[in-house]
Amino acid sequence: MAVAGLQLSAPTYGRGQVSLSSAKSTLFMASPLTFSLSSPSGTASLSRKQLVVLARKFSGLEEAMRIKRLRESQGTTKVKRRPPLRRGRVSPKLPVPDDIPKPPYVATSILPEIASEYQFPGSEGIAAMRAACELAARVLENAGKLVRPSVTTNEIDKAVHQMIIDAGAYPSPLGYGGFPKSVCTSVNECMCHGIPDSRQLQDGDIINIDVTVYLNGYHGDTSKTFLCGEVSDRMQRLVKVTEECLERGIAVCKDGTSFKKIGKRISEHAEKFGYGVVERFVGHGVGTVFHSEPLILHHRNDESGSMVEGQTFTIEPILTMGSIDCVTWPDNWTTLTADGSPAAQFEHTILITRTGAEILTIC
Ligand SMILES: [Co+2]
Repeated sequence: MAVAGLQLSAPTYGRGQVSLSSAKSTLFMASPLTFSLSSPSGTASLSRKQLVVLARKFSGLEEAMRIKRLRESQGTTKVKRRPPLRRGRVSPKLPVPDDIPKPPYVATSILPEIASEYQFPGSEGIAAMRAACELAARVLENAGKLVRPSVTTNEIDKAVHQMIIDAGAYPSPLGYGGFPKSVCTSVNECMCHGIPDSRQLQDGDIINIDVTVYLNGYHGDTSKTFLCGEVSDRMQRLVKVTEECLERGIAVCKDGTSFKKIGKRISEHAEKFGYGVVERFVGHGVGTVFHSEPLILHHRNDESGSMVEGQTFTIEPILTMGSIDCVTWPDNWTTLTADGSPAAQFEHTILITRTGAEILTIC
């Protein structure tokens, strides 16, 4: 489960987006201009043949751009317009047996602050953490098997809830800052923190299921985006690239590496496909506390700080096909892309080692 990076206010990243896109277009506009300005001095040394080649290169580029624009416009018209996501009915909170230990925040509906201490579980803690993470991964895998048209997100929540309490664990999202359900289910343009409800999954939907369990005093946190029925090629590509971004982010991790490398590597890969990397929601330290420092930024950033052996945290990039701006429903959780474009997310809990990072949320 992602946390909102509180230090990143919406207007800040809004401005970042604008300046980035204007920088891009300036760059594109500048190249022909630079060429014509330099030509008075340069022309003399260029043969006619060279000029023809250059001219061909430019017209070739223009032609390629024209074809690209045409393809894009055709691509957009071909895509089935899907109705915007609407909230369904949310069923009452499911009970948890009294003998299952609950995390401290369950007693209050106030959203806990992000704990400032980094989490180093130590050798005994790591063993407990491995068990929690493995359970989260197994529950997620089984939840994914339920994804098909007509299944409601509420049914997925019920199944996840049951699997977790059957294992003697507590579903961490339930009661976290008043979150009413045991798992987050985020469909299509929902970036994250979708609340399971009576909406039936549709053929062609994508759905992120975000599972966190609390077992023996430790949280394990993981999510994946699943395909429901026949999903369009463009949405499938978004999902695949988002998973690759998570893998690449993990691949740079090891003792001594600066945290900002994660955002650099993820952004590099996402940009190749023209996808946006959401800045509002970030990864986090995880262990006995659900959400703590370090906050893991998935976009390019210049934050200081380096990874230390024995540390546990999540990486959980959200990629969008369009805007990275978001809107949150009055339920204070469900967060959608501002322009309604689809979003995908993948998440693992990892342990920093001397030589790399170990993914704990595997089964
Ligand atoms: Co998380």
